[in-house]
Amino acid sequence: MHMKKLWYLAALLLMVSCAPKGPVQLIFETDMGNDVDDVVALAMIHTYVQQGDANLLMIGVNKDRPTAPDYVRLMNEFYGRGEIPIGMVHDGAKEREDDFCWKTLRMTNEDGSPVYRLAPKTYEDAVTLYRKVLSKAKNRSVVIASVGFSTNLARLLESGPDGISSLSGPDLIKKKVARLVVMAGSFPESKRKEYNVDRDVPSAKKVFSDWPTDIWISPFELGDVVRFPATSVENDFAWAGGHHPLVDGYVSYLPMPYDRQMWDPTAVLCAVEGTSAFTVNGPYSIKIDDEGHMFHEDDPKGGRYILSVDDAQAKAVLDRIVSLATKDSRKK
Ligand SMILES: [Ca+2]
Repeated sequence: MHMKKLWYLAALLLMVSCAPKGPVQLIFETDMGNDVDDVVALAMIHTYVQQGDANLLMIGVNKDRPTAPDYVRLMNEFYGRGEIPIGMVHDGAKEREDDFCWKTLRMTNEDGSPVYRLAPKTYEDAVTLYRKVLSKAKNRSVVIASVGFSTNLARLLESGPDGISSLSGPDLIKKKVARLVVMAGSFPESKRKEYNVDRDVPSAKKVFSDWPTDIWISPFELGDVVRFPATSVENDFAWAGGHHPLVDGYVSYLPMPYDRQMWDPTAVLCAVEGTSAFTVNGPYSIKIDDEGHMFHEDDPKGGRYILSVDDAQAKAVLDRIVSLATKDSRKK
């Protein structure tokens, strides 16, 4: 081939690889209420949506308390996107009732009036909503960021053909989902029973063994070294001109000031922006024992990858998370 032709081909390849890919078709799966990093992750998502980097197709809630989806809807309404569909787990892990969602939704002003007014709503079953949303999505387009328990995803895997789709859960996922990014687990081998695995071990086992796409894992150790500054909570949300549900949630979760670990936002960052901010290890296959300890083995066909960061990457990831989460991304 002539040199000229080669250059032309190289330039063409460069153009294709730099071309805008369009928004990520995103699903957020959360145990909102158990830790405050889910809220930071959701604030980031609203910025991605505002910037045109993501379409948020639905949110699945896997904490089985009514204030969990209510607080998610409060955040969505605050950002002007109350229409985002929310699916709710049934007979899932309940965990603590009087969490920061519960507290924030009950906050009052000095005169006793409520800070937030949220109309009552019943939520659709999460698995039903997943099947509806996936059946309408473009093939291999959907990216799921799962930052809580695996209950809803395991039940989606177990679902059969129905009036929504003639496909089984695994076939529907294989056809529509590009990849799953999960905050879960603890490496190296693994004395820690990480919370997201530990609260529903059978579902985590099912997802990590049977999920038919690649899974990218942001483990405990990654988010543990990425800590959101309390000063940012105190200073960077003045644009709200009063109460912001993220700030009220953060302040009512633990006594201020504290710099919280950003486990869940690392998974959302990877789901929307890809792996470039991280080191990717793998492929592996993943095993989980009955107590919730997680193990990885080299496996060329395993399709499971574990993210890690060095100090410089951790700092860059934190800067990115803070910059996204603190933006005024209310729908204009
Ligand atoms: Ca979480």
